[in-house]
Amino acid sequence: MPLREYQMQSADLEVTDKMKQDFEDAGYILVRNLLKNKELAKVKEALETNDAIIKHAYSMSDGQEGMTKMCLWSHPGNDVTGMVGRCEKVVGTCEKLLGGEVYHYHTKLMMKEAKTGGRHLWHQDYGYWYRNGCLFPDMMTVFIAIDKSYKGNGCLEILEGSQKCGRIEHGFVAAQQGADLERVKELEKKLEHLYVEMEPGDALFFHSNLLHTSSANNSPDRRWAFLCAYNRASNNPVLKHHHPQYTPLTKVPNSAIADCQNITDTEGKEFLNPAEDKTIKLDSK
Ligand SMILES: O=C(O)CCC(=O)C(=O)O
Repeated sequence: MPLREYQMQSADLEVTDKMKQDFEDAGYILVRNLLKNKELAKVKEALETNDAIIKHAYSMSDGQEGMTKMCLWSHPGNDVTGMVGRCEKVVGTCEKLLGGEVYHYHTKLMMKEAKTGGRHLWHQDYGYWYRNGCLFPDMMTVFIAIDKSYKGNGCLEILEGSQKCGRIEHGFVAAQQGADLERVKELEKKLEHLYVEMEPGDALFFHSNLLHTSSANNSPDRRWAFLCAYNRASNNPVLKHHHPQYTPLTKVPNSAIADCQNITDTEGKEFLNPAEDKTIKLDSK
C-alpha cells in the first residue's frame, strides 16, 4: 500500500479534507519537502554546530549493540530550530489535524549515527506520555528528516491505522519503553507495516497512538531526525513532570525560518536533564 503522502505546493501548506481524513484513518500524513533546501541548510547548521545542543546530548543503550543518542528541550526558543517548532506549516497543521490549539510539548534531535545508531522498539508515544498525566491522546509528533532516511540506515517504520487500537501496555526493554509485543504481533497480521523512507526536509505528521519502530543503523550513513511534539491546549497534563504544562505558543510565519539569523542562541529552550525523565532508564555504563 502506498504511503499517504503529499507535496508542498507553495511556501504554505494547505491542510485539505483528504489530509485530515488520511490522518484520521491511517494515523499519519507524510509531507514531502516540508523544509526547503535553504531552510534545511540553516537548521542543519544549527544542529551540527550549536555547542549547547552538543553539550546536552545523551546516549542510551538499545539493549543490543546500538546506542540511541538524543538531545531534548522543552521550549522552542528563538533560534532557527525554534522557528521550525513555531511555524505555521508545522504548528498550524498539527492544530488542524488534532482539531484545536496545541502547545509545544518538546523537541528532540534523534542522532542515529552511522554504524552505531541504536534501534527503537515498537511503541506508541502515548504509551509513555500517558504516564505523564496526559489524560487524552490528543498529541502528535512531526518527524522531520535531516538526513536521507532509508531502510538501510534505520528509517521509521509504522503500522498504518494502529492509532485506532487505543493505548497498548508498555514495559521497559533496556532504557526504552516498548509496546506489548504479543499485541503488536497480532496487529501486524491485520495492519500494513510500512517503511517511511524520507529525503532530507520531508516530514511525517503522526498521531501519538500510532505504533512505530526503527532498526539500528548498520550503514555508513548518519540518520538524524528532528522531532517536534505537540499537545492539545485542552489536554494540560494533570501531573507536573519533565515536559511542560500548557504554555501558550507564539506562532511565526513560515518565512521566519529562512529569515532567522539566530543560529546559536538557545536561551529559553530548557534542555532536558535525562536523570529527570522517569519514562526512560539511563544506561549505567
Ligand atoms: O528516531 C527514531 O527512529 C524513532 C524515534 C521515536 O520513535 C521516538 O523518539 O519516539
